[in-house]
This record gives sequence, structure tokens and C-alpha cells, in this order.
Amino acid sequence: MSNNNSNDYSAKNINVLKGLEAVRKRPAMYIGDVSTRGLHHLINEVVDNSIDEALAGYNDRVIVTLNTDGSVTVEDRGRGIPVDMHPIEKKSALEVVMTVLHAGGKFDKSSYKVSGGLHGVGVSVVNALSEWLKVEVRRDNKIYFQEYRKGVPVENVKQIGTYKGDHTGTKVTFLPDKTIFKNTKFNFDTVAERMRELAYLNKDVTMILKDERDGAEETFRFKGGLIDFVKYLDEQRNPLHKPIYFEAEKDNTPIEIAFEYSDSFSENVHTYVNNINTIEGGTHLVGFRTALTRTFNNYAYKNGLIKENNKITLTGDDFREGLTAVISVKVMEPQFEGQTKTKLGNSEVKSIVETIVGEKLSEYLEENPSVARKIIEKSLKAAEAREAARKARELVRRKNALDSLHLPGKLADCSINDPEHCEIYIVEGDSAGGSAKQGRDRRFQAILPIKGKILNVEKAKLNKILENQEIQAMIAAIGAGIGEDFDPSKARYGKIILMTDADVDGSHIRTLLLTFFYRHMKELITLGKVFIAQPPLYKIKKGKEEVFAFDDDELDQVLKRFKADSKSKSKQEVSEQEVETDEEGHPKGIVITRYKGLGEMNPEQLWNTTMNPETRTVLQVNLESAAAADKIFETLMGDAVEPRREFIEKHAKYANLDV
Ligand code: 0RA
Repeated sequence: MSNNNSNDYSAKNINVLKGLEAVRKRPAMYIGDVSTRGLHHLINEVVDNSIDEALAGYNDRVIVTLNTDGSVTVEDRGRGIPVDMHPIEKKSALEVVMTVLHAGGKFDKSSYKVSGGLHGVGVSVVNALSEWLKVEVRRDNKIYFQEYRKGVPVENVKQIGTYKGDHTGTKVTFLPDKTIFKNTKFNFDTVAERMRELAYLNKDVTMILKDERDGAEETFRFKGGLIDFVKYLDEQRNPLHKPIYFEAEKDNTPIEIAFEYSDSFSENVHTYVNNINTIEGGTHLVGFRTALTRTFNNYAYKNGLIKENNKITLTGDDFREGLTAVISVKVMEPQFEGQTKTKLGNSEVKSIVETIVGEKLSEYLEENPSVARKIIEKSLKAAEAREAARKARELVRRKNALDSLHLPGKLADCSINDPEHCEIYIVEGDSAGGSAKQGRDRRFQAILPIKGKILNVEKAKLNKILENQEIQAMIAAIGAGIGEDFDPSKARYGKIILMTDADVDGSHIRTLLLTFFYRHMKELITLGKVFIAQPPLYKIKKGKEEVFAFDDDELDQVLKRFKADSKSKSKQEVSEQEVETDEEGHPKGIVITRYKGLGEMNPEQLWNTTMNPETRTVLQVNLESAAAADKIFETLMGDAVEPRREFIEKHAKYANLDV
């Protein structure tokens, strides 16, 4: 019998060695990759185990130390990995957890462990990929220890001391294997980011990060949990109200949600399952959205916030604008789907979240009518914009303007047919349009002049603006449709460059154009295809030399240089004599022209300064700057006088739109 046992024992050992070998042979299968990401995943794996102890109610702190020798220590106050003999393996449970693949999971089933994905592969994977690893366990007032090389135990688990008090816990120190990882240097900020996130998600846990290499140290502890998380995410936005927070449990599935609306237009929702960021969303997110739409709509109708004659119904999309939310659920047996295995598949979670959010949000809205009103008013605005876009689409479709065969008459198209290499300048004013048409490289540059007339529709609603001929011409020229039918792959140009005058009217038009792209061709912005041309503000002429300056600072620099040139020249010619200057101190013979509009530049100048891809500067528009334009548009063009005045005073520099 004992013979059999020892055979079993060596057979198990062979399996252990095979397991470790598999991990070392194909590390990417277990930790994603062997780049910096994979390297940091080692820390995450151990930290996640410590957090699991916290979720089970046994741990209140995790200390991560980046050591000077390149190793890292993760220490917690959990129960400590069990050390008793494993009845089948015939060795310490600690050794089993550290050396057998997937044995790291909790033995009791009633915990929110993680399955699938890169998480929860077990500490044995960290061990296998470490040059060495040392583990110290505090349990029953005894300190146990074991050390490994590339996952293989150096000797059996042994007791190395005793301790007083009741702090059980686990301390793991490991040095990543240089033969596996391209770079084994840990990055403080990368580790800090995950620890901060975990501290927000687990409000009772203190996360401490120490860097022995430079003495840096940070402690993350957020008593407000998800509420603090949402505030942090919205730091740069203006919230419309205090975060709304729910915490509840149904069918052994605890859920925690915090959210708020800000005056921004983007949606900013983060979802987690068992502390893992489910970037692809899933059933918890669907449940949340469904409840949000239904509950807000019910409340709005019941309280007369949506009028009978107003045909608008609020859709899910309308409740997403300006929403910042964090959803955290704990699921016993999570099913992860999707390309990156970060989409929750458990269908029961949808109805659990939906029910809880429905109940709690109705309660909240009854108790906070002014917040309810603000959120619904914001959603109504979103709905109006959506409706306006739909009408405009129909209108454009009726006129057949979507058909790129019917290109607008004012468009001077380019000759080559490859969108990748083509660009369209949308130019304010017919005279500037004329210069641009003559100055351009007609092979790849198209020009669409638009009239400042758009400005006359200042007070009109968005649908009126979309009925505007100039905007229809843009839709047709770009050729990718509009709104829901919009297909950026059909765009006829790879770059869309807005070129407007550097005066107040010009910035209004640019704001309006940006708002239009933001609302109706958003993907062009996210794809980085919308740009703003940078025409010069000044021409400085001295003798035959002609230089352009794009702002006042540059003008100063040019003048300084011209002055210095004159001085050194005159010193050679006429010694001791200072160069003559005018009353402003500018050397005489220098002519400064301030361009009031693009039309003042001749075609050649326009090409040289603003359109030649070799020498020009164009500013790429991002979603934030476009959203800022959208906000400016609403405030400037809306009916309320007071906010408009306030806004202009507060954001004088944005009114000029220095995007
Ligand atoms: C297996 C079983 C139990 C806890 C752990 C492993 C455990 C692993 C790690 C890794 C880092 N810190 C950890 N803390 C605990 C359950 C222990 C029990 O039932 O007493």
C-alpha cells in the first residue's frame, strides 16, 4: 500500500512539473503576454487573491512593496493560505496552492471567485514565472515558510517562528524571471492605477503601495467607495447633482451602483464583476440601462414633465448623455464572453440589476424631485437633437442629396478618387473660397465654400439648422450620410479641414460646424478626421523678406529677429549708430499686416501658409473640444440671456474657441 502511495506521490509531482513547464512554455496563454502588461499581471494576480480574502470578510489591507532588487512583495491580513496536509496530495496545502495549476481557488464554493479570462489563473502561475518566490503564512500564531525556484519548491513547508496577536495573513515575495519577460522593471503608476481602482471598489480595504527604489509611497482608501469613484471620474466635468448610490443584494448577488449626470455629452460608464473591469459590458449593464430608461420615463409621464402634445419619447440613448456611472456586481459563477472575455453573460444578472435599480431609483426620484427634473430636462434636450437629426435626414434623403452623384454645385472637387489621400477644405466665404480654389493642389484638395449665412439661424432649433443649404452641401460632399445612417467608411475624404476667419464671426461659424460634426458625424471626430486650419494672423514684411506669424507671440519673435538683424547689419556698416525705430520700437521699414479675413490673402499666400501639407499646421479636433463647442453653441445660441452673458464672461477664451 505504501508503495502505491509513493507512486501516487511521484505521479502527482510529475503532474506538477508538467503543469509548471506548460506555463513557462506558453506564458501568454496564462497571463496574456510577456510584455509590461503581463509582468504587471503577476502583481495583480496575487493582489486579487488578497482582495478575495477581503470579499470573504477576512482582510482589511493589502501592502505592495516594489523592492530594490527588482522583486515585489504582496502582503495581506487575510486568513493565510492553509498549511495543513492535503489528504490526497500528501503535502502541505500551501505547497499545493503554490505549485498546482488552478488549485489557488478557494476550497469553499460560496465565494465570489473569478473564472475564465486572465484573472484567477492562480498564484501558481506567478510562481512558475518567477526566478524565485518566497511565501510566508501567519496562521494559528505560527509563521510558516516555503521558497521556490521557477515554481519548484526548494524544501518542504516549515515553521520559522511564532507571532503574538491575531493578525493572520499571507506575504508573497517574487522576482519575475528575466528569461521569460522582456522587461522586468515594475512601473509605480501602473501598479498604483489598479490599486486605486480596487480601493474604490472595496471601500473597507486600505491599499498601500511602497516603492523602495525611490521612497515613493501612496495609500488608497476611499470610505465613499463608488461615490468617490464617480466624483473622481467627473473631476473635469460639472455634475448636475450629487451622486445617486444604491447598494443591495438579491439571490446571493450583491450589487453596488453610483452614478451622476454632468453637463457633458459623453457617456462614461464603468462596469465590474468581482472587481474585474468588464469593458465589453454584459447583462449587468443591460439591466441597468433598461431600468434607467423605464424608471425615468415613468416618472416623467407621471409628473407631467413630458407633455401630451409633445410627441417625443425618451429612449435609452437620451438617458446616456452626460451619464457617469460605476456598476459593481459580485457573481458566484460568472460567465465571461466576448472577444476579450470581459462581457458578463449570466442572464439572471440582468433581471437582478433591473429590479434593484428600478425600485431604488423610483424611490430616489420621489424623494429628490429637483434632481429628477434636471435629469429629465437634459434627456429631453438630447431627444430633441435626435428628432431634429431624423427630420434632417429625411429631408436630405428626399432631395436625393445623399447621392454623391449629385454633388453640390459649389464644390470644387479633387481629381483623384482615393479618400485616403484626399481632403476637403470647408471654407468660410466665397472670396476665401475663390482664393482656396486657385491656391490648392487640385489633385487631392477639394474646396467647399460656405456662406456666413448660417449665422442668421442663430436662434433656430437644430432641425432648422440642418435644413440649411450649406449644411446639406456638406453632407452631400462628404457623402457618408448623416445621423443613424452615417457610415464613415463612405466618406469621400480622409481629412475634413475647417477654414474660417480669425474673427468673432469666424469662430461662431467654426463652433457651429463643430457642433454639427459632433452631433451628426461624431465618428469622423473619433476617427480623428476633422481638423481646423491655422491661417496666419500677421504678415511681416521687411524689404523683400515676407514672414507670417500665427499669433502675437510669434509676431514678437519675428520683430525681435528683424530688429537684431538690422542692428548687426548696421553695426558693420555704420559703427556706433543705433538703428532707427518708430514710436512702438519697431525698426523702420517693417510693414505689419493683420489679416482680418482669409479673403485678404492671395491664392499663393493661402497655399504657402495654410494649405500646403508640407508647411501648414492643422489642429486635429478631438471629442472633448467638439463637445466643448457643442456646449458653447447651446449657451450662445439658446434663448436664455443670463446664462449666455455669464458664459461669455466665464469662458471668454472658449468663445473664441481656441481648440
Ligand atoms: C486557499 C484557501 C484559502 C485562502 C487562500 C488560498 C489564500 C490565498 C492567498 C494569496 C494571497 N493571499 C492569500 N490569502 C488566502 C481559504 C483559507 C481558509 O479557509 O482558511
